[in-house]
Amino acid sequence: MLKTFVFALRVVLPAALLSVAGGAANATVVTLGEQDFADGTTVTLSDYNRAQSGESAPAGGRFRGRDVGPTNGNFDESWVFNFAPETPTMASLTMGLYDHDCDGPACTVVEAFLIDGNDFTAALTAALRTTGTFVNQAYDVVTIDLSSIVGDFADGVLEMSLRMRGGGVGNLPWNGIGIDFARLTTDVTQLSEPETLALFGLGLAGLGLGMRRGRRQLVSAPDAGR
Ligand SMILES: [Ca+2]
Ligand SMILES: [Ca+2]
Ligand SMILES: [Ca+2]
Repeated sequence: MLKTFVFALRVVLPAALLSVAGGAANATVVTLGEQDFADGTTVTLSDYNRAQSGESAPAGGRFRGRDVGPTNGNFDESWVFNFAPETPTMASLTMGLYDHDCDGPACTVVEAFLIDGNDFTAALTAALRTTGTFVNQAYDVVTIDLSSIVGDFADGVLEMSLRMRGGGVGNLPWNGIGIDFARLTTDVTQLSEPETLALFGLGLAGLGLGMRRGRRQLVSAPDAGR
């Protein structure tokens, strides 16, 4: 029991405090799929699908839905992010969307985008209107702010549901889309300098206490090592 306590003081506590004191400004939570294209480029469907080989679906999956009939071929997918539970101060979602068929400033192709039940339809629509390209087979990287739902990160799960509608390029009533990758990014609070120094001092104190207890154990147990 005492050994466990001493170990915690000597190794775990200082390490934990040092890692907090060194706090990274950004900590990537999780990425599904990988980015295969540059923002704002146009890509053929065959090149897009070939690049997604072996990536995790549906965020890294192939083109889904239909751009050539039937009329019930709209993109409609749900997926889940799993990660270490945390409560970040800031969070964002970045996705590479292929052939979203957003019609520029009048973009209405996002029918519903829910994250843990929170409605981000307007947020994704706004991101596509400002960063999306109104070109057939366009590929764009969009980012939306998730700061309003950082509490939903506490269970280590975010459930995503995205439905798109037609009416974009060519005014088709159906619409296929590809998600090249999807990435959750969180911001860890930066400690002020006095807080960092205080924590660093506590870590050193824990290290010193652990070493003293370790010595006392050796002195009070002379049989040890025989
Ligand atoms: Ca959640
Ligand atoms: Ca499309
Ligand atoms: Ca990809």
